Amino acid sequence: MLDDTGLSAEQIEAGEALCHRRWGFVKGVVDIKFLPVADRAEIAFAGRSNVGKSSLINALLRQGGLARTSNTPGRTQELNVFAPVAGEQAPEVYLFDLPGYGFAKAPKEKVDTWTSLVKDYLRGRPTLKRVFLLIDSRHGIKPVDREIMEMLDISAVSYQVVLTKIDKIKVPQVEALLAATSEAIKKHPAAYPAVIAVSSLKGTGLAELRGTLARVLEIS
Ligand SMILES: Nc1nc2c(ncn2[C@@H]2O[C@H](COP(=O)(O)OP(=O)(O)OP(=O)(O)O)[C@@H](O)[C@H]2O)c(=O)[nH]1
Ligand SMILES: [Mg+2]
Repeated sequence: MLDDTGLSAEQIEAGEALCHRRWGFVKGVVDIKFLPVADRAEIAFAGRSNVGKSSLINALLRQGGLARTSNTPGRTQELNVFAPVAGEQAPEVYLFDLPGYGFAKAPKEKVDTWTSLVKDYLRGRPTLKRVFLLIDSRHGIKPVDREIMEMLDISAVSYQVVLTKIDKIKVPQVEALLAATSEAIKKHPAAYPAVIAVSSLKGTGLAELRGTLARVLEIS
């Protein structure tokens, strides 16, 4: 039976099991030539600087401190790769925590370098199953997000919008924002139609996102 997120109980359970495993840091990639061999499924978390990508990975995996977070936009400066620690029937998967695009408290030259690294990775990785495209629920979709969405549309890379930090907005606003965002992504062919709203701080929406991971990875 499917719940109102469209996920089955098995997918929710498989997502929990996946995220309950112990995950470790594999490597930080500063140049596309240092990417790990593309031999397994990958999921990436992308979004503007400070939107909450690293915090979301830590919250999903319940491993605070795995991905480094900060108040200052521009914390993550490499493509950081995480994988379940081997030896316990770990599914073969990599999670990618990407540097933010757009504004960051760092020299423009550096930001430009990360942005092109992110773009090269996103459009050129055959094993990339889905990109979770994080949007701060207080700010909505910005022109720089649209630019990335259009690039993913052109490259036919599947992406799904995740609204972050929903603890910062009022509860009735969440529904309206979900509806407006679902409408806005309709014209984007590679955007998965369902939008997920999360709070890494409060844990809202995390079970849905974990179940979605299981569904995308076909492990339930
Ligand atoms: N209130 C609230 N704050 C959050 C949430 N998620 C992240 N934050 C805060 O937002 C700030 C940025 O979080 P990060 O996870 O470092 O963001 P990021 O997208 O990885 O940032 P960059 O690596 O700089 O691109 C930190 O101060 C977090 O504590 C959330 O769900 N609710
Ligand atoms: Mg980060």
